[in-house]
Amino acid sequence: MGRGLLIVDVQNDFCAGGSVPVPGGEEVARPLAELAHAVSAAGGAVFASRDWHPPKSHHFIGWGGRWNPHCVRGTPGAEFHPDLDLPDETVIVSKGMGPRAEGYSAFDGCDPSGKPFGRCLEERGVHELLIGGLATDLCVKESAMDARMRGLRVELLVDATRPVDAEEGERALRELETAGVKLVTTADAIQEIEETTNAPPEAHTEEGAHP
Ligand code: VGL
Repeated sequence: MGRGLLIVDVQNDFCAGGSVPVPGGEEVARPLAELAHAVSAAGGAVFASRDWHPPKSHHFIGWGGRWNPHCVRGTPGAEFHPDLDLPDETVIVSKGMGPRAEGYSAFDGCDPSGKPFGRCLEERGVHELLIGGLATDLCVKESAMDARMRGLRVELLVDATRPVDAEEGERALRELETAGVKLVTTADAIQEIEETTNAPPEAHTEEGAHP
């Protein structure tokens, strides 16, 4: 049916106690996990992106960048938050892996075999992408903008995303709406998935079955 879910960077370093904590970041983990199971059960594709930086990254303070070191691959801060209970079929998308890669957009990342995220979506026939996670004004915004540029229908899960900066977060939502992104809640998304999954067969199918 072409539906996919992208969960952006729900990693310990972006949650309470992490090195670049996004206020309330950990609160998005449970609703996104619930939605991930609903999407997967309905035959949709689930992707979880992660920052997967080297220890020396030009993205970090001390190496020319603006951020405290975070999400260094192989460290506890780079792990997904423990409340993010993902379906087994989830495809992990790693980004920011080179020393000069900022990796804000999931479209700069790739799956474990090295396949670019955009190609993964094409192969799964995903035309409609639900997006939530961290942070609204950075990786979520960049990923959603790139998805729109590729012609995907995009729905942003407003209750399951949090900004680093509140004002920037509001600005990001307006920019995304202008770019054609629909703002929805995880409850709306789950309801829509249940309705389309349990919908009765189309009229012509009935006719075929009862000539
Ligand atoms: C992010 C800081 C550095 C984010 C990414 O999107 O949350 N924040 N890199």
